[in-house]
Parts: sequence; C-alpha cells; structure tokens
Amino acid sequence: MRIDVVTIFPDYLAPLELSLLGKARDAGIVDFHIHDLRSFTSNNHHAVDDTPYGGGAGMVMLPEIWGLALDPLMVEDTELIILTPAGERFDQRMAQRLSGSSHLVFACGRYEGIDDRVRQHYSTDRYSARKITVHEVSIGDYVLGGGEVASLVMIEAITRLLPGVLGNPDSLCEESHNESGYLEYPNFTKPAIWRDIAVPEILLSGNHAEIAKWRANMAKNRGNDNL
Ligand code: JD8
Repeated sequence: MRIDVVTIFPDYLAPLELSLLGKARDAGIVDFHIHDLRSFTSNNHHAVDDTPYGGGAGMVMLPEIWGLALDPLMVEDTELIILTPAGERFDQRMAQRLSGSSHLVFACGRYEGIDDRVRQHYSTDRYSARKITVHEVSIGDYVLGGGEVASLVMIEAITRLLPGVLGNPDSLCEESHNESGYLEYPNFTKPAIWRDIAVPEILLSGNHAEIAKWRANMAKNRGNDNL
C-alpha cells in the first residue's frame, strides 16, 4: 500500500517513522510519502489561504495550490481522504475497508478548511472513470486545528491491519468486534500482587473457558463511567 499525506505541517507526520509504522515501512509493506503543500506555491509569500467568499471569520485554503499538489497523486484506484469535522465518522469497519486499498491520499487542511471545489473536482466523472474515489472523513465529534492528527489516527488504525505489520496476527482476532463493542476486558501482568492489589484469581486458574467467560463479562460491563 502507498500512502500520501499532503499538509502544511509535514513534521506533524514524523510519528510515521516510529514503531510499528516505521517497521511496516522498512519491511516494504507500506510506502509513506509526505508532501509539504507550501512547496506547490509560486507566490513570494507561499500563501496557501485567502479570505472566504461570503465573509466570515478565518481563512480558506486555496483550491489552486491543492490541485497542483493532488493532481500528480491521482492514479487509478486512489482513494482521496479529505479530513473534516463534518465528514463520515471513521470506525473499525472503515479501517478494515481502507486496509484493502492500494493507494490512500490524505488531504490535511488547516484554517477553516479546504475550498470545497477541491472535493467537487476530484469527485467528477473524469476521476471516477479511473476508479478514483473521494471521502470526507472525521475521527470524532470534537474540533481539531487541522487534519494532521486525524490522518495519523487513521493511518495507524489502517496499517496495523495489513498482513505482516503486527508480529502476532492473533491479536487482531482478539480485537474482533462483538455486540458490546470491542473486547475491552481489563489486562493484568506480573507481579500477582502490586501495592496490595491482587490479580483476579480466575486469571491464575488456568481454566481458559472460565477465563474467557470472565473476560466477556468484564468487557460487557466496562466503559460505564459516564465521563
Ligand atoms: C480538518 C481545518 C480546523 C475546523 C474551524 C477549527 C477531523 N474530528 C475532527 N475534528 N476536527 C477535524 C478537522 C479540523 C480541521 C480540518 C479536520 C481542517 N480544521 C477547522 C472547522 C472549524 N477550524 C477533524 N478529521
């Protein structure tokens, strides 16, 4: 899988070099390319934004610059992902589907967002004829300053599903979705007693059927903190 990220803050994507993602890159499982949007500007000030038509606070990102950055990346079967708080909610099902893609391009906007004609342009028949699709995606109901953090969240959730990225693929099966969400039972390791708190006896019993029942029950009742 090839992943391209277009941003005015390329350093935000430095975590892609780390840990599993770095190993996946070194193993040739995924190929990351980070593009600085400002490198596509020709004006002296490297402006990537301007005032919004219709007035209002803030600035909007110029379509022209985005077109120059995205055009070379639009190859057959590309999925263009435009991050936006108004987008379709990212979830494990979407991560699973996107992990089957050959090429993902993440457009990370800033300011008030990217001129909507960028989305409209790459959604036209000229691109769908080449099986290029555009998705507006949000990672949650809260407002971030831009799309970079959201792209990192999505890239991590997607690439960890790729064959060969996780050392133990069995851990993916453990994360299987069930009617009460993910199996989020509490985890314990050594020592058996820590600051007078003991590990639940059942986990030391070796009775795997009972352990599985205990874990399923704990997962069902977890997350009721109503934060
Ligand atoms: C892309 C610009 C900032 C958003 C004015 C603050 C995703 N779950 C999410 N929350 N926020 C984003 C997100 C925010 C972005 C951009 C994604 C581009 N901003 C804007 C509108 C209000 N500022 C996001 N995924």
